[in-house]
Amino acid sequence: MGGSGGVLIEERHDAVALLRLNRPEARNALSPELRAALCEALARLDRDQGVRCIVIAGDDEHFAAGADIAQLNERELPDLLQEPGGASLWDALARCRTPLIAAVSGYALGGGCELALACDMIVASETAQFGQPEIRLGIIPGGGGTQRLARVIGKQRAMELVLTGRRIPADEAYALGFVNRVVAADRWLEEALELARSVARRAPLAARLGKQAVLAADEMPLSAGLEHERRLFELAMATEDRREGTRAFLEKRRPEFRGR
Ligand code: CO8
Repeated sequence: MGGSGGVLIEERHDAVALLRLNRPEARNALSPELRAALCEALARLDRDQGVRCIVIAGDDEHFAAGADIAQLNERELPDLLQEPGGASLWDALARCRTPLIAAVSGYALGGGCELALACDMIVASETAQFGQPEIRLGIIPGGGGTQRLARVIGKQRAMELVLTGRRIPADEAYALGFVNRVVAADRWLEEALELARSVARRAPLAARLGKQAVLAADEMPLSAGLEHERRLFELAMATEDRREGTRAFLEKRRPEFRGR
């Protein structure tokens, strides 16, 4: 992690943290080392009050080609069952209260597609290709892909991707509601950072509460979700930032949010 030689390179752009997957020789496949580096970075950045949004990116040609197939090839069922940490990347993503943006250029396949889907928003280069090709290897997605795809693009379309392994290009992903925006091939990272900056300028506690409220929509029936939103709204009303936000509006000036 960190430094130009590590599997995960970390940069800071003011209140935005950028995590770049860096295993070009394996198309950014999610090796245990890379997954562990991501878990560590997500937990640490989530505790850092100076970080208001996290962007996860690959390089121009690859976001991530999924689990490391060479390592998958070596694994047997007993190895999987004895490895309680196997799911820890997905748990670390789910635990992260800071808004997460995936910046995808090139391939986001298998676990790479699932990593993008586990983020809160996706900015895609026009070169991006998404897919769950696990079926071609004789397995199925194991990082949340079947569940998240069905929720995001609907059962029939998720079924087609999971059962055929077909890749979908960026414009189709946009039409399906899978990505937030598709941008020019030379702008993908800058546009993702810009979206992150626009989140980072808002009140950080409200951003976390808003994230939590929207995610609850996948977990709860409507009446419970509305009740949950109400509680989170009341919490937001109790913040100093709320006073600053309403006062700044009335005084016709920019708010200065402090995350309190
Ligand atoms: N794992 C390990 N090595 C990989 C992977 C991978 N997923 N993808 C590519 N590589 C390696 C290749 O073996 C090759 O190595 P070498 O140079 O030593 O021969 C090198 O990267 C370049 O690969 P290609 O020549 O194939 O490169 P291309 O640019 O022609 O194609 C693709 C790039 C389209 C990304 C292609 O490599 C590909 O299809 N890769 C496999 C994608 C795939 O099937 N992904 C699903 C993996 S299974 C999975 O993700 C299950 C998730 C379960 C939970 C996740 C836990 C993390």
